[in-house]
Amino acid sequence: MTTIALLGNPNSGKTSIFNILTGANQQVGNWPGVTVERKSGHYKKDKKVEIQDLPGTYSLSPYSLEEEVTRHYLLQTPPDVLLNIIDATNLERSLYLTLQLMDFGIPMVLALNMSDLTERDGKKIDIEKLSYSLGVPIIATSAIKNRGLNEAVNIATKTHDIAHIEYDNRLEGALAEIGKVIHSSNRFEQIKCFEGDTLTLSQLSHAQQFEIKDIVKITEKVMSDDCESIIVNERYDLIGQIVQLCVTDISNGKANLT
Ligand code: BGO
Repeated sequence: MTTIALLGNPNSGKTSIFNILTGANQQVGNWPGVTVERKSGHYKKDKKVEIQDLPGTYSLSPYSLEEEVTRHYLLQTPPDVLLNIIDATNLERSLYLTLQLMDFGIPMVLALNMSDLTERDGKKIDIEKLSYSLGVPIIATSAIKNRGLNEAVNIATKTHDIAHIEYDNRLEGALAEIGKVIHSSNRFEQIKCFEGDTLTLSQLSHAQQFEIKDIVKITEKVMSDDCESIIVNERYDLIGQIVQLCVTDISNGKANLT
């Protein structure tokens, strides 16, 4: 059995894709202990593939029950592969979640959904370059036209590589040090410690928290910024570079009238 987890921002087309992939083979319930809907199902074309739908979310902070459920699932019962649904018409915002998901160290495939709308918006996305920049396979999909979805599942079932993103050396050094303190190579946990995430820190000893505080303080000083802004800026800087490399304006200055 292969488990594929569907993740994406709200309105990325995740429900449409889940319904097309699973058809009537769906189970609906709640996530344990919370009133957040849990939907899973089997892939219509191969019952050995389980599709787990996760709540639509922008971040994994957790500021909401949906974020908490998603984060808990990814840490405690990681799927074989993530199928991250990204809205091609909202690339920057979508990639912000993608970068956070990559921190979990789970193999990942991107479905560049709403790809039927990018030309209308006067944009062309170079999928090869985008895939190369992120180090993950990307398939252009359109849930509304039922395009690319089976291909996305086929690629997902064959994807075992884990992609790595590298930020500024000073931040990477701090994360490596935190990894040593918490005895974990899990980048998500390292970043959460760096950001001062209370849920993650509360699971550590006072001595570990103290050491982390020191590492963060030094990094904030050398990078002249506070810990949360350091992470946010690193992510947005990288996204800016990727978008500049991969997205071309093909509108020829014409106003978008649709
Ligand atoms: C409405 N292409 C296009 N063009 N639209 C898509 C695609 C795609 O690839 N995929 C999804 N949509 P959800 P989340 C709607 O409902 O699956 C559309 O939140 C409407 N509804 O049809 O719900 C999809 O689960 C009235 O649009 O996303 C849906 O991630 C007018 O994107 C919306 C216009 O999809 C969100 C659209 C009453």
